[in-house]
This record gives sequence, structure tokens and C-alpha cells, in this order.
Amino acid sequence: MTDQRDDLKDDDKTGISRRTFLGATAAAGVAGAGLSSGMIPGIKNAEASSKTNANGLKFHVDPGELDDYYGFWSGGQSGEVRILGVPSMRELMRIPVFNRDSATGWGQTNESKRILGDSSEFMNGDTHHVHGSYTNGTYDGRYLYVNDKLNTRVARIRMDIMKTDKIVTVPNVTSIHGIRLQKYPKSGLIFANGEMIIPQPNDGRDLETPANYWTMLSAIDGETMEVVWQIIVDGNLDNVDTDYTGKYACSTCYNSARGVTLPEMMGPERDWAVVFNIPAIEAAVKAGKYKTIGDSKVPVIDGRGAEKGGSKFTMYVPVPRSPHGLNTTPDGKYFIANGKLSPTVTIIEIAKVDQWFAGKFKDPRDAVIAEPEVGLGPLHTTYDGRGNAYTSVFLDSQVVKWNIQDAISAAKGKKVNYIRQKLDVHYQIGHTKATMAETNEADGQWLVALCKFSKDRYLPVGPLHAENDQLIDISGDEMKLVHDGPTFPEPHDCIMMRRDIVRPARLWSRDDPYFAETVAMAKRDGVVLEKENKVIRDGNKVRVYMTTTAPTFGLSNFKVKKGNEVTVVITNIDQIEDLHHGFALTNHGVNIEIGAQATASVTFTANKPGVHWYYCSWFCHALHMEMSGRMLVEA
Ligand code: CUK
Ligand code: CUA
Repeated sequence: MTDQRDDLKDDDKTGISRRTFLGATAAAGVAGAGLSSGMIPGIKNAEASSKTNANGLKFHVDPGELDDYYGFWSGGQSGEVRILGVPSMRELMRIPVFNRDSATGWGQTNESKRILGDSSEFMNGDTHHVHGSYTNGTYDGRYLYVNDKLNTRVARIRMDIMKTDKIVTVPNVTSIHGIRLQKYPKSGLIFANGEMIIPQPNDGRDLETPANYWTMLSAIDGETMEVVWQIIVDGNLDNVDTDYTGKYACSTCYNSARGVTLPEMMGPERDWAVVFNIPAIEAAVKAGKYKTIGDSKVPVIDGRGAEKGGSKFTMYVPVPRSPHGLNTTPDGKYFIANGKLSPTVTIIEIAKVDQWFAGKFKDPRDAVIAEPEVGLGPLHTTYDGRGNAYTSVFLDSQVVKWNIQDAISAAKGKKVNYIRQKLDVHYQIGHTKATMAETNEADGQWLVALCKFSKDRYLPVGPLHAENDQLIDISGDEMKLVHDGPTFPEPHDCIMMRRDIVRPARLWSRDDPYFAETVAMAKRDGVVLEKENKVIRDGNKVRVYMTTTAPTFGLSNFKVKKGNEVTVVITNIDQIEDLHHGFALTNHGVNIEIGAQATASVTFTANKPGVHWYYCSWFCHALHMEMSGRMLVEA
């Protein structure tokens, strides 16, 4: 990993803040003049004016103050991931993943196209679930993983540079919805739910024979991002979570009738939560007891058999029909499935899952130890680490706080009210998530309600409304709504991570694998990227290498012929944190970001004879406007 920092509040690692640099160079009018001047204290804590609420938790983050948590939000139809500060709910950054990004050139640079791979033909995605990598049951700050429901992909984001670094298209399934990571000893495996059922293989056969449509859970290696095995199930897979020993994944599974129309899907009274026995599946794969489907080489295991309660790989726990969210309690004791159409949540005891797989009892339903009623339309549940659960109820537009042990006692006949509080949210809530809730360090400080609707809550902005991510203080006995946060549609889910876990780089490292292939290409061309400005002509191909340092490009012009395939490779040799340059080529749709110490490249065809200016598109210097050059295209 590249440059990492010990203390967020230190000033720039290089000892030169961007502010110092810009101020000094603006005065001197030349690059580099500010390098020896002193630091400007960048960040101050303004404790005096902090606002607290009735629970005493500070929710107002003053200018210059830092948030306590990083929030990672999926971006829904935008296909991206967003970074928010919590509790301020300030949006800090967007990470393009499956979308195209005009600011950074994601989807346009050669480096990003390599990562997008074959699927770079798609310009979009639909991200629902973002999760952080684990070591020993809690976040380790290495990676984020996110699904693409639209184009059946899973992407990984490196948390040091906060850029997408691998994407895999999952074979044999269509539409990846829920994803979760193995929590112990580390992730390990990424479990991805294929949602919709399709013929196997989906090559034109069985078009009119839905009885032959199936879907699968896929396991992806978190390091290589290769699909290592898949397992066929009865029904459609919705959401998934894992236990805290690395043994199980559990998915909600609807459409047990495997219908293809709504009435067919609504037929049965019960669907399932399916528990996957990971060691049993891995043993079968290792023993070669699998098949492959179509062109795919991925081992496929048969995990069907719901009518018998399951198989040695799967346990089908009956739950009320069309369940949705599935969330493991941070103590690792229970899987909780959310009823959606039923006003209940179903508590499955994981110790009983062990017993069932060991053959100690027959009916998987006996692993359900309580099914408390919480409200209308339960979608997702999150936890405070103090024994309370918080369930989003979509139809009631509420977050319902309830006590897990009390709900279990009530199911055993004890007269006890397990509901602690129902808080109105504004409104039509989808996911809800508490800080660190998906880890064994759930700390019960903040909870976010991701509301799908915000009508009447904000200034109207046309028929399309913002969504409303509401921040709720859960540190005390009572939930307190403290903040409304409008967001661009549609974050489905988010996670919130203590800030000490996240160690972002401040500058690129010259040996970063992100642009290693481009560096290798330069080497083949005999070009030293950090020093040389050179044009290499290779038949119809032209490779233009140049450095940038504020406020100049290494080449003030370069000449090509009409029809040349031009690759421009830029290396930003500035060493100043936050000092990016852009390479924007007019009338060619080219605009990419080059971070300090990074190399980025872009390839296009020069098909218009004439003079075409390129300019720096990221403000970098007092003479930023003058940072430009000409591409001369001969007829
Ligand atoms: S799903 Cu959207 S509200 Cu895709 Cu996690 Cu439940
Ligand atoms: Cu370089 Cu603006």
C-alpha cells in the first residue's frame, strides 16, 4: 500500500500544504517558489461552539473540524460510491465505479478501462450494497466491495487511494443484489446473491420453460476477485449476511415457487432464509464434486432441496413470504430476516444452525427462536452493540428500536414489551444502519435512516426529488433525530466506520500498481516518465509522454497526422498534496485527472486536422489558466 498517515490532524505529509503552495506561488508567480516556506496550520478544533443534543452527543461539526466516522454510501442508479463524514453528513468524495465520471476521467483513462475490462462497454451500473473488508470480525480498512445489480458485477475499491481497482462480471447468474463478506478470520470470500432466475446455461435454451430457470450464490475471492465457486438454490436470492466464525452465509430467498410473474411469485405463504455451509461447500469443490455450466469454468454445487429442508450445503429456514434484509447480530448469535410483507422479523439462532447441519433435528423452522412484530414493512435491521435492534419499517415510515433478548423472552411466553421506541422518519425508509453495526465493535453512536422520499422536506427541485438520509443519535435511551441530509438518488445502503480504521494515502506512490501497466509501456518506449517529454511514433500510433508541474505541461505542443491513434501519457511530478492537474483536450471529449505523483493516460483518434488546444482542467496555480498547449493535426 502507498503512503499512509498516522494522524489525520497533521498537516501535509510533505510539510508543504497546498494552501502554502498556492499562496506563495501566486505571490512569486513561479512554480516551486513556495516549497521552503512554512506551514499554515490547516485544521483546528473548534470545540467551544460544538452543538450537542439531549443525549449529549456532539452532532454539529464546526468548520475545520473533522468527523468521527467515515460513511460509505452506495450511489444506486448513479453507479458510484460516495464518502460522507458522519455526523456532519458532509459529502467528502465520490468514487466512480460502474459509471463514467467527467471529473476524474474514470471510464476514459486507459488505467480505468483496464479495470472495467470487457464490461467497459457499459456506461452505468446500479450499486446497492457497499461493505468494508474484515479481519477478525471488524473492519480492517483495506477494501470496499460493492455490487452492480444492473450488469451483474462486483467491484473492489482500494481504501488507501479510494479508487476502484478490480471488477468482476459474475457468470451463470443475472443481477447481483445482496453482497456480504466473510468476517473471520478475514475476508476472505465475498458472497454475492444472484437475484433473478435464468436458464442454465443462458444460451437460448429453455426460453419458455421457467421450470428450468435457476439462480446461485457466488463466492468471490476477495484478493484475486475471481469467482471461486457457485451454488444453485431454490428461489431468488435477495440480501445476505455472514456469521462471525467464517462458517456461514445466510440469504433471504423469495419466489420459492420460482414464478416469472408477480401473481406466481406471490403464491406460497412461505419463503426462506437459506443458510450456506461454507466449509461443506469448499470440501465438495476441493474433492471435485461439482459441475460447470456452459463456457464457465467456475465449480457449481447443487444446493437445492428446500422441500427436504435443504442439503448438506444448505439449510432452508421457512420465513414469511418475500423476506428482504438479512442482518447478523454483532454478538454473532442470530441471523435476523426482515419480513417486508409480514410485520415481523424472524430470529434464527446460529447455534441451532450448527445443530441442524450436525443432524440433531430435522425441521429447519425449529432454528427460529422468535418472530417479533415490529411494524408494517420491515426491510432492514441494524444494531447498537448493547442488545438492541433497529428495524426500518417502510410502510410505517419509522425506525423501530426493540430489544433482542426481550423479544426472545416474549416468544417463550414471558410478559415483556420488547419494543423500546418507534421514531418517525421522513419517509419511506429503505436501509437503516448504525455506526460499526456490521462488526463485533458495534458502538451504538449514530444511526442513519435512508429515506426514499423527501417530498415537502426540502425546497422542491422539479419532479425528481432528493432522497433524505436522516441522522439519528442512538447513544442514549432514546433515539433523537438530529439532521436531514439530502442525497442524489438513490443510496440503498451505507456503512459507517470509525475514522481511525481508514488510512488514506495523501500522495500517489510512483510504484502504485494502479498505473503499473502504463509505466511498463513507457519503459518499452525507453521513456523516463518523471523526466522526459517525448513523442514516440509507431506506425499509425503516436504516444505522447509529458510531465506536468504547475503551471506547465512538459510539451507546449505536439504534432500528429489525421487518423493517428494518439495516446497521451501525463505524469504529474508535483509533490504537493491536493495538487492535481487535468489534461483536457478541446473538442475531443478528453478530460482526465492526474493526481500529484500519478501517471494517467488516455487514447483517442486525431481525426480533425487543425489546431486543438489542451488545457489543465484542475485549478492548480495562479497561472492555471495559462497552463495549456496545442495539438497540431496535419491533414
Ligand atoms: S435493497 Cu434497496 S432498500 Cu437493494 Cu439493500 Cu433494501
Ligand atoms: Cu495544472 Cu491547472
